[in-house]
Order: sequence, then structure tokens, then C-alpha cells
Amino acid sequence: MLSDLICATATPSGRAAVALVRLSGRGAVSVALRVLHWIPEREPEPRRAYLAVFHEADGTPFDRGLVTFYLAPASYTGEDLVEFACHGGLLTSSQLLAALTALGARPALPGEFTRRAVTHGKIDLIQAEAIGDLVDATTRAQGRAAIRQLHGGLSRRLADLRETLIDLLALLAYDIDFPEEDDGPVDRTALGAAIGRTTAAIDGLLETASLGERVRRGALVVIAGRPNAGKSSLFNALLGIERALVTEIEGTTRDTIEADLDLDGYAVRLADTAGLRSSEDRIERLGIEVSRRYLGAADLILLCVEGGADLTDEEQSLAARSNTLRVNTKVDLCSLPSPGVSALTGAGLGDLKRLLVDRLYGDVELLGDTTPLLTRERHQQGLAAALAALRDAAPEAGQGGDAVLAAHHVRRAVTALDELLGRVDVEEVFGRIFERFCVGK
Ligand SMILES: Nc1nc2c(ncn2[C@@H]2O[C@H](COP(=O)(O)OP(=O)(O)OP(=O)(O)O)[C@@H](O)[C@H]2O)c(=O)[nH]1
Ligand SMILES: [Mg+2]
Repeated sequence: MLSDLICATATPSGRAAVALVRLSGRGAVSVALRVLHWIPEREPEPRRAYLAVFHEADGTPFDRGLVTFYLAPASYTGEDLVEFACHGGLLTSSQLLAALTALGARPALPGEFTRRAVTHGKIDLIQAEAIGDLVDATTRAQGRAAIRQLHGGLSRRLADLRETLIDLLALLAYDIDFPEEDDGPVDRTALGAAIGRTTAAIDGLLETASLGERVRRGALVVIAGRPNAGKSSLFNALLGIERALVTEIEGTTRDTIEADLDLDGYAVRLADTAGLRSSEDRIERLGIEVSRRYLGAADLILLCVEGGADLTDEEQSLAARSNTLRVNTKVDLCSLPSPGVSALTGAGLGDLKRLLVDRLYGDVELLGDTTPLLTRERHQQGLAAALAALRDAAPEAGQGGDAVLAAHHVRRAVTALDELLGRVDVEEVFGRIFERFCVGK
């Protein structure tokens, strides 16, 4: 079923220099040749760009462009694949798609080309996710994490873990087959230790999950404090645009406003909130409730305090949180200890930005390029499942344990890793990942 012929435009529609149309699956080459006035006498050579005229079923030409043929398995999808580079714009690529579908190709689903690449073992599911992340990336750090994942850092680590577990299974199978050998060739102590090492390795990877997720999705930084503390002014100053309303009236901001910010190559979602105070105004109270929800979800809270004022009870409890950074505002009015900022003069903004990057992403720099990051909830869940299975296996694998039970639990861990890597096609998992892809990817 998977190798039926699919086609799609891989580039966004609209005015552009070039549009790329892909055709993949059974019969791709012969169908392609039927829409081309094929000038060379010979069969096309793979991986060579040919200039050709594209025509409709009745032979009417509609474009002239480049065609490249890839033969299975040496293609993106692992199938026979043809790429047409036609002229951009709305017309020619849709004429080409119409011609291809008239010859039996079917419009591709979102991410279907990449899904086929996974099915044919060109890449694993973790790498497919990285391709999606790379397309979605807007900051350098997101791009870097995605390309590392695409190069296989995380995949290799998971595949190594899987190998270790398969070796363990072989030893356990031996133990099950020859139970009568008392001091048999299988050293149960060593077996228990090997499971312990694998558990530790998975634990180490799980520790990177919140950081990886933060890099991919952007850290949520919530600006909070009492009314008129200068929150919206700081929000605007950090963004470099007048995004939020600023007035001298207390309670100006009623709803939380979010904006994306690229801080030194790292993604930050910055939120400006309603000033915290007890209010009789129904709308303001609702706004303050939203502020509190944001505070609960924040990776970092910027607590704005004007002029070194004494803190209210609520401000004090905020300041006591480990993820709160107190910022003194309006330092142009009086001199205040750092970190202090003036939205008016811009003083202290650069220092504050550097401090933010360090607090939010310092650990990424520390990890460097050698430790792969878990970038998705899915990775975390898969490894947690593997970990739980190994924890069940550990007592059974050691001295005096039941080898059959141990093997059962180790196999559960292998299945969890297989699902992570996409070695088993679980429709629900695949469907959820690829539905977010673009058509033609
Ligand atoms: N001198 C000076 N005034 C500032 C500075 N930042 C803000 N202000 C003034 O302080 C007042 C309140 O600023 P906002 O940014 O609206 O304060 P807010 O914390 O968002 O207030 P609410 O939305 O009401 O909670 C305005 O009159 C601003 O012009 C600053 O750095 N220096
Ligand atoms: Mg405000």
C-alpha cells in the first residue's frame, strides 16, 4: 500500500522563482516520462538534472524546467522518486500535478514522503521529527538542536541502548535454556550490573528532557509585579517595539500578552501580565487570574519592582521561587542595585538579556555538542516506559531471580525503544507526528 504513487508540491504556493514537485512510488519514472517531451534518446540516468518540456495529456506544453530522477533505494523516500523544478507561481505546478494525477498518482498527505523515508529505513522516526523541527525552527539554537538530532546523535544513543538490551536478552535466553547448570556461563551479578548501567544511561538522557523541550518550544518568561511597576514598558523594551499599552494608570494591562523573542539565538516566549493586586473590578480580577496561571507555567519569572519598594506578601512569595529573577525598574529615577533596567533610557537592558540567556540556556552551552537532548514529550514518555520496564527486570535478572520474567521485562523495554525509533509502525504515533508536516515534505 505504501508504495503507491504520490505527488505534491514541496514548495509553498505563490509567486516564486521555482516550484518543486515530487513524485514518489511505483512507476514514478515511467509516469514522469509521460508528461515530458523527452529529448535525450536514452533512458534517464539517476541523480542527473535534465532540462525538459512539460506537457499536458494532449501534448500541449505548459512549462520547461529541470527533472531529476532517483532510483530506489537511493532517494529521500527510499523509492523511485522524481523531482520536477518548474517555474514558480500558481499555474505551472498545479498543471503538472493535474497531469500526474491524471496518470494515476495520488496527492500526498502531509509528511508522507518523510514517512516513507522512515518506513524504508532511510531515517528513523527521531530523525523525521528533527526534519519537522528544522523546518519549524526560527532561532539558531532550535536549528542547531534539530540538525544534531537529524545527524543521528540521539538515534545512535538509543540504538546503542537497544543493542545492549538485545545482548542481555540473548544471555537470558541462554539462562532459560540451560537452567540446570548451577554455576552456568551466565553471570547473574554481571547481568544485574548491565541492567543498572542501562538504567543510569536512560536516566541521564531523561535529565535533558526539560532543557531540550525548552530549546525546541522556546522558554516562557513571564513579566510580573504590581500595577505600574513598569512591566509593559520592559516588555516593549525587550521586544524593541511598542507592543503593549503603557500608561500611568494602574491596571492598564488586563489581559496577558505574548510575543516571541530571539535572545542571542535562543527562542523566548515573553508574556506581559496584569499587575498583581486585589481588585474589585471584575475584568481586572479575571486578568489577574490569568497572570497567576502564567506564573505557574513560567520557566522564568521577571519580578518587576519599582524604585526598590518594599515587597507585598504576594511579591515576597514570588521572589522566593527558584525560577524568579527580581528586576528593579525605572533606574533612571533613582540608582538601584542590579539587575536594574530603565525602559526609558535602555540602561541595563543588555545585561538583563545576557542574564536571561544564561539562566535559561546556560546548561545547553555546558552540555555542548556531545550530549543529545530529548526534545519532545514523546521521547520522554518512551524512555520512561523503557526505564520502568528495566526497573521491573532488575531484581529478576540478578542472583536468584526468575530469568523468564526478566526477559519479559527487558523485551518490554526494547519495544519502548523500537516505538521511539519508529521501528514498529504504530499508526497512532506516526499519524500524530506526520500530520503536522507540510504536504510535499
Ligand atoms: N521614568 C521611567 N518611567 C517608566 C519606566 N518604565 C515605565 N515607566 C512609567 O511607569 C508607568 C507605568 O508603566 P507600565 O509599563 O504601563 O507599567 P505596568 O507595570 O505595565 O502597569 P500595569 O499594566 O498597570 O500593571 C508609565 O507611566 C510609564 O511611562 C522607566 O524605565 N522610567
Ligand atoms: Mg502593563
